[in-house]
Amino acid sequence: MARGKFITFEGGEGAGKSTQVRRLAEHLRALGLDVVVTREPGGSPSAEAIRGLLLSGRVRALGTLGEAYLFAAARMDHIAETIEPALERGAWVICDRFADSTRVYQGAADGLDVEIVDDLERIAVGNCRPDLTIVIDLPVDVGLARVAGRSGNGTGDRFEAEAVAVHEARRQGFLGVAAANPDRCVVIDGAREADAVTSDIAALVTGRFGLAIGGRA
Ligand code: Z5A
Repeated sequence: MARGKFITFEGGEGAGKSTQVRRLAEHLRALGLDVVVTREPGGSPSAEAIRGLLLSGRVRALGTLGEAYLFAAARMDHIAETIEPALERGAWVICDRFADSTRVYQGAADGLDVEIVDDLERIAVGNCRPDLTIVIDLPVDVGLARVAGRSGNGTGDRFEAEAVAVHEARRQGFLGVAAANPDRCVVIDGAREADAVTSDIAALVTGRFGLAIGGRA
């Protein structure tokens, strides 16, 4: 059985990642592929428990380095329990956020030294690198308005409820990751109608992996 493909989605809050992850999975399943949808932090029972700690803000006192260790620990378990077994059986794995989010949130935007980010990524990710990363880019105010509309009060979780300058640093961080990894990353304009974003992503994935009807690559 050929190894499956590993596709990650990255971007700021309200970019439309979860929406597009769901739609890409539907598209690939319609082609007859075995698709596993997962997310970070989370994606396995232990990693989901760590997600609860991180998003609640209860472990904020650990500081950026402490949080980065927790993201890395969750990622190691997620890879071992969910991602690698799926790829080995030939499934396509679509993940809502992955290691680039640590590089941007804890690194570029929150000041964690790039050498520490590199070390954590090497230890936690090893060779389980994405085949394709789709960076959904849009202006910060557009993303935050979407998130505020969803939550009803605009307060959000520990990571959403931060200053606009921090969100802008994250946006630039993701664009920087994409520029530094042009073979792996593709930036998609997320400030358009969801259907337009969906068809660009379907065309990208179909072309990138040479998919034919029936799902054969
Ligand atoms: N984090 C970290 O710091 N370090 C790490 O290593 C990792 C993560 C892995 C996880 O939050 C947090 O953890 C995250 C980074 C940090 N920070 N935050 N916040 P999460 O998983 O709960 O949330 P998120 O990843 O940021 O996703 P999100 O806020 O839910 O946004 P989204 O998935 O990109 O968007 P969406 O849910 O698809 O859409 C948002 C709303 O907009 C929704 O009502 C949609 O119906 C609507 N939408 C979507 N697309 C469109 C278009 N095209 N037009 C109009 N409206 C749209």
